[in-house]
Amino acid sequence: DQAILAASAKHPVVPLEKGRFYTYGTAGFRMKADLLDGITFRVGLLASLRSRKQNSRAIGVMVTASHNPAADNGVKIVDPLGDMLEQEWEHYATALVNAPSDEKLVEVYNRLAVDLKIDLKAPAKVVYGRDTRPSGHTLVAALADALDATNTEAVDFKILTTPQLHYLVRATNSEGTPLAYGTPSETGYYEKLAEAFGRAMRGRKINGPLVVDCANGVGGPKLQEFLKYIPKEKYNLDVTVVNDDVLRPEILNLECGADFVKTRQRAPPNPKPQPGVRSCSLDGDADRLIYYWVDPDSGFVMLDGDRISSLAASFIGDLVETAGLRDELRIGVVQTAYANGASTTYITQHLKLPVICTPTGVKHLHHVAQGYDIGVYFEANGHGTVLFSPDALQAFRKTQPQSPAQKEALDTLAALADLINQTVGDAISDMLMVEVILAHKKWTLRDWAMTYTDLPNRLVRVEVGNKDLFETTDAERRLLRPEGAQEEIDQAVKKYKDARAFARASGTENACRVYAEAATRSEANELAERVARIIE
Ligand code: 16G
Ligand code: ZN
Repeated sequence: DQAILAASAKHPVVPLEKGRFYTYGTAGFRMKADLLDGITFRVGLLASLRSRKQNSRAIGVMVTASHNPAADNGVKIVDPLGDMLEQEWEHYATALVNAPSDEKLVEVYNRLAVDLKIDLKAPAKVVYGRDTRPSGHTLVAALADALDATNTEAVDFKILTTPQLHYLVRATNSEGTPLAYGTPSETGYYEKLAEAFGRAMRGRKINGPLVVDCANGVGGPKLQEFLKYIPKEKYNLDVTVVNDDVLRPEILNLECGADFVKTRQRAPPNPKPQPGVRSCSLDGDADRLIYYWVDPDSGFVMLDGDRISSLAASFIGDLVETAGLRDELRIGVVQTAYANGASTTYITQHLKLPVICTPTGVKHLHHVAQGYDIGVYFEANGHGTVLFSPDALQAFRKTQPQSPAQKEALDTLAALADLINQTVGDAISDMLMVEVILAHKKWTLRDWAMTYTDLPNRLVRVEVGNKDLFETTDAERRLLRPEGAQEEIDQAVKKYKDARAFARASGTENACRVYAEAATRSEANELAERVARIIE
């Protein structure tokens, strides 16, 4: 107790106005970096408790604010298998962070230990990393103080992408077991990806150069590093990394990156887009990916998370068929309410695969995807991955092929399962997956874009007095509260052809978001404006 008290005194939490609390949201704690020192310290206390509760397995802590501006930062916890912190524990995080004094903090900490039957003498281990934000440096020092005060073994992996940290947590915990996920080092991550990429390509060549915009975030140096592990000529891999300046923090996510491209529906202005060149953007911590190109005739064309999802589902579905496993393995595609209706129709009617809709936030999609042998999940914003169950991995390895085609399908599936990050969406790994699929199909980005036509859509952010008054149901597609609002939205939607709209409270900002889709661009805009006025 004394050690925690003394350390906590060095990392005070900035009090909020009366009646307001810090909450562990969809992305952990995220806000202006200068508010985060005490919060990060307390997250360290929780991570040590979590490790002790989880039989001393390693827990991860990542310091990042993803696509937010440079002045922000954030901190979140990663569970032993590399997935997000169990939801029940988010409340404990909130309780620790909002304790009003150092003494109360120790009280909450000890009460959690008693209530959760945690042996505070058991060993604990926490592995951590941070993105390139300058504030990350002092925040991990606060974290380290908490780990020190609680006698927790700490492994500092320094600067990483978010998905690399998730990988390292799982690799650390599975080392030396039959389920070993990979060598628990940054090099181990690159080696695993490079080896699996080679196996998945199976002698194919990539169809044209690719420009990768790294949002001036951690993805830049990490992608450069990864490329050293790939024999480029062998695969015709011609990647130009742009917006990879991490030495000028103020330009992080500024007019570039996956979030900019998705929300503004245009290419980053710098470097000047070259017509026809295949391009993609990562976000500031390299867990989101959006593809696009500027067409000399039709202008900017974007291939977002829904496109990546349907591309992966179509390719993997075909492989499973050729591998003779269609009756054995259940494939499911998980989306959120933001998924373009045309993608949902394509997946259900053309690919004949089930689509499940969940609330926004990776943890929800990940959880549902785990219920399938092959669970494909992507948010429209480009965050997602494909999960393979132990049964699926077993089937890829153990099935006796009756033909060369069947053998090729089984081997490609096994390679994909190694290439695709199984812990969380990973822009670098997802990009390699997309390149493998396009190489197999011999597709250009235009071929990919031709699979279906997006319904025109519009997303607006609406300032509201108190976003907590907005309560949703049906995977955020309908409002329960404020009373009467949903009826008004229904009336508005009825006025348009092929229309759909919903409003929900943001999980990361004090605002509501409205999404509308309709047969034409002007109708989608009009409907979004109407719904915005209803909830204002
Ligand atoms: C967070 C989520 C992201 C989600 C976004 C929605 C994770 C790792 N990140 O960034 O998946 O799309 O929040 O933000 O879960 P919103 O609630 O403000 O619309
Ligand atoms: Zn991110």
